[in-house]
Amino acid sequence: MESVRQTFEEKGQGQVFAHFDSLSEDEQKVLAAEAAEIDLEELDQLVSGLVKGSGSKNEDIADSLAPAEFIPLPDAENGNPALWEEALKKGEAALRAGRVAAFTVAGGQGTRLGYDGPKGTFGVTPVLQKSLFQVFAEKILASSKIYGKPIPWYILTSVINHDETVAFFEENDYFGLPSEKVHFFSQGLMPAVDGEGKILLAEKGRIALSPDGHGGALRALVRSGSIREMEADGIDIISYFQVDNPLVRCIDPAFIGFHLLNHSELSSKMVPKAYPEEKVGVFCEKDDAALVVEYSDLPERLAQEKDDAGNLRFRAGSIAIHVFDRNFIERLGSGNDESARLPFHLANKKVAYVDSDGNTINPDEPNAFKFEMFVFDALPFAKNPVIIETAREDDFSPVKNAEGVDSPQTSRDDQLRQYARWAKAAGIELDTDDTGVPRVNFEVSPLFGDNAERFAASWEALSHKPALADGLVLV
Ligand code: UD2
Repeated sequence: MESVRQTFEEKGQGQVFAHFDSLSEDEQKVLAAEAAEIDLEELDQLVSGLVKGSGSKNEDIADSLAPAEFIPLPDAENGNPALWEEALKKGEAALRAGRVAAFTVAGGQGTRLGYDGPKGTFGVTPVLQKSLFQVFAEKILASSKIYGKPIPWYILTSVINHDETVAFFEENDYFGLPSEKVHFFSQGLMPAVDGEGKILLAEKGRIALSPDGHGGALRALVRSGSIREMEADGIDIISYFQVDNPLVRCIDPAFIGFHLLNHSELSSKMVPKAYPEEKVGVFCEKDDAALVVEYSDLPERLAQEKDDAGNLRFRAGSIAIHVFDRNFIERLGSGNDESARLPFHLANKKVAYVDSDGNTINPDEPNAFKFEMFVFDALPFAKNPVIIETAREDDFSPVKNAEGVDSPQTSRDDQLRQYARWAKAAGIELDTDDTGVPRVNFEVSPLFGDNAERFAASWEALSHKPALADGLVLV
């Protein structure tokens, strides 16, 4: 313990131990253990480069950016249905061979939604209010049944929500999945610092720590042994999605197929941005490499720019759905390749802290800096990256805010619109409003149908076809 304290003092971070002598022996151990996990060399570099450095202005990168290429949908003007068919077959074969795992990042704090609990436990479906985790579990189970191979599911948590997340799955019998196929592991933590780069204390004996961003998923996959486990199980394709999007196709054979056809290390889905300010990153190219420029970093004039056809020029919105090659994750996550490291981004936030007199200060203004890695920063390091277009209405409707855009209400409406499209395509008469939301509130389990074709087949097979009425659940 003394040696950790000494190192911190030598590095100008002695304030972390300011109240050490007033702590109980157990509390001292906890603080020393937290401190020992911090890489002070790395932190020094981040403080001088990001907190005290001048930073780069968004405008500096504007001239070097071009819009990224993507594969359009099969029914788009320049779409290639035969290629999509080939990709679908390729992806289905990989699924039948048991090469695919699902992977959800669920370590975030979910502050914007104002929900007290792991975000994955939040209820989202129109009738049963099934949780996000249950929706994903049922989609994964449906795909496992279709392709005849159990699909393992890896879930990234953080200390904030790990135990609660695991307990939720246990209480709900893993929603029908074999429990040994669901793997939880926690991401790393980074300390918050003040404007001088001094590490803040959350309590006298606790450092102010927060998750290291979803980019931390890559090193957590390696450190937790998950990558080794996947290798042993013959998994080399990892289907990545965020915890907040109930419409996501957790397992998408055509997407997996494009990834394989192109020998890609990292593949991504895009949707045309709905409006210039939409809060999604944008796929771009810079020095011949693909990258995602986060919405807050995209120069304003590029965000607004139109092409000759009147479309946004930089319109390829990133919806945080990817397919990773396992070896690529290992290369980046192990840190062995010096030339392929995810950078940290800085977030200026309000962080409550304990001052040198032992008083807890709750700031009104952002007072601290947090460091986060973003998983999409892996893109420039990937060989043969592929970006495919996807239909927003079948893949993306996140729950981010309590109200307004990307809220439980908009996501629920989007789920209902999807059920209504499937029902109508199966020949069922259904009254909808002008935006396609059905007048009755019903729900379709992914196990009944997870796309229009499988919905139609299950419907056809029903000996008694129920009326689509309020409260109906098709299972
Ligand atoms: C993310 C993307 C944005 C767009 C959008 C689509 C970033 C920085 N931006 O925006 O470009 O694709 O999603 O919905 O990602 N998470 C962790 N650990 C962490 C931090 C986050 O697991 O330390 C998870 C979190 O649980 C969630 C996901 O990452 O599943 C997204 O996090 P967010 O809500 O902070 O990202 P957002 O909405 O700003």
